[in-house]
Order: sequence, then C-alpha cells, then structure tokens
Amino acid sequence: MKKILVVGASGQIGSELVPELRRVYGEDNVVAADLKEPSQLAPTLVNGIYEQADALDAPRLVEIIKKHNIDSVYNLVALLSSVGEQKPQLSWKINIGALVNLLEIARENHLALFTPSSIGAFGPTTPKDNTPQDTIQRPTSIYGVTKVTGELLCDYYFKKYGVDTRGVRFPGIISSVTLPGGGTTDYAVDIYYEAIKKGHYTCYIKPGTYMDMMYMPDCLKAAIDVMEADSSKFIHRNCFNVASMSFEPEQIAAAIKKVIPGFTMDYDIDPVRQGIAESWPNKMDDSCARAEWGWKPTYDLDSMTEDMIRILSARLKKA
Ligand code: AKB
Repeated sequence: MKKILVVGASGQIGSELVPELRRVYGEDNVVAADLKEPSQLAPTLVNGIYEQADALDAPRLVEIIKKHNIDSVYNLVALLSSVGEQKPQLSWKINIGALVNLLEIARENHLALFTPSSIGAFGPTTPKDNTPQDTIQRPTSIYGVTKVTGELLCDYYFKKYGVDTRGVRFPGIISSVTLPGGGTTDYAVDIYYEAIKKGHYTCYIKPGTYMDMMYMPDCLKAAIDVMEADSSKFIHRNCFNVASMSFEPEQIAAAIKKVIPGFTMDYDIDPVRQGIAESWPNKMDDSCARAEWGWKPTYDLDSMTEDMIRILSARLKKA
C-alpha cells in the first residue's frame, strides 16, 4: 500500500483529495500537511494524520517523510492566478520554492511526486480552440510563468534523475465543499452560492469568455488515476491536458436557470481577471491523457449544476 503525503492540504483541492485518498488507501496511509494550525482546519483533514509544516522548510518536510515512511507526494502548494498578479514575487517564492524542495526531496528519497499544472500555463499566442497537448506556452501571468517552469522542472527531474514526476493541467475546479481563493475561474463557484442565497449574481468575467472547467469529483479522479497509471504507456508524463467541460458565463447562467428559473445575472467586469481569462484557452484537447492513461471525465455542465445546487441548497439551508 502507498504511503502518501499531501502538502498544501487545506486548499481547494487538498481539502477533498485528502478524504478521498484516505477512502482509497486507508486512514493510516495518508498524511495531510499544511502551514495552518490544526484548530484552523476542517475536521476531515485533522481527523486523520496531520502535520503542520511550511512547504518552504525542506528539513521539516524530510522529517515528516521519514517519520511516516512516505513514498508518494501530492504537491498542492500554490498561489492562484488572480492573487499572484497582486503579489508576483510571493507567487514565485511559494509556487517554485515548494516545488524545488519537493523535487530535491523526491530525488534523494526515491519518491513519486504529483504536481498539478493548469490552463494558466498557456498564453495569448497559444491556439485557443482544441489547445493541443504540445503547443506554444508563453503565459502572461506570473502564475502561468510558475506553472510552465514547474512543468519543465518536473520533466527535467524525470529525465535527469529518474524521479517519478507526474501531473495534469487542471481547468478551473468547481466544488461544493471548499471555496477556491484568488483564482480567475472562481466566478464559476461563486455563482452557485449567490444563485441559491440571492437568486442573482454579478459576474466579473465578460459574456462570451470561454474557459475549461471541471467538477471536483473528476479532478480527484484525474489526480489519483494519473498516479496509478502504468507509466510504460506514457509518451508524455507531466502536465497532461485534462478536460471535461468548457463554457462562458451565459451558459453556466442558463444551466442554473434550468434548476432555479428566477435566477438573474449582470456584469461588473474585473479587468485583471478578464485579461487573464482572455489569455487562456477556450477548450483544451485532452486526447493524450485519454490515450496514455485512460482519462475519462464523468460530469458535464448540467449534471454538475444539478449536483452543486442540490448539495449547496441543503447545506446553506441548515446554516
Ligand atoms: C485559477 O483560476 O487561477 C485556477 C486555475 C485555472 O489554475 N483556478
């Protein structure tokens, strides 16, 4: 059985990946680590093994890895795209600092390492429709710069040292459990909360701006499946495009209206996030992930919307 460490465990993906990994591999085989004190965390994280750690503190990470005989690490440490533009130096320090630490630790301790990339690794000169796996990558956000750097570093550590690095390029992730923080795609989560609470949403992204999105259960499946995949079938290895749905604000609003008929939306465009969104693909081609390790998403916009509204309505009514 694998012994897994999830670093950056309290973020949007980690908060749900940790319980899912514990369900799949067993409570005792999954260690969650984060900068936060246990008292600041959701019970789902601290009910199992939890270690408080700064991902920039390499000796502390090594201590945890040795203490728990870890063989696989999920690196979920990142400042997202929008907050990155407010703090570019910090974005580089955290996103790349954590990755370099973990790559070195993985090399020295023979660990497998999952690091997510993003649609943010593409830029305005990338083909926008059916964006290929291998294509132009000249991102214009610091987040994107750290993601391309991360993709290249992971490839380098595999080729040079044989470290089992793996990863996918995630779309915007939509979840009913944990809110994202500081991303460009966050509108596609906020809209559900506001639709249920107020029946209205003011969107900061312009109509007609398409981006890839994915429901959390598919995101968790991608992260686990790529780490379980038979790597002898890999032609690529890191940063596989994974896609499940692409939409623009009017389309998610229309999907919500099918369930909440009185829902209305207007716009107040945020130029920073709009600029980032326009520099990203409309829709990625994920055929390499499908062919090389059997990637297949479950949810589309309508099935995700029904699920989100059902889960959030029940939760927000209780609150
Ligand atoms: C963001 O919007 O920054 C993230 C991402 C697409 O990586 N959700």
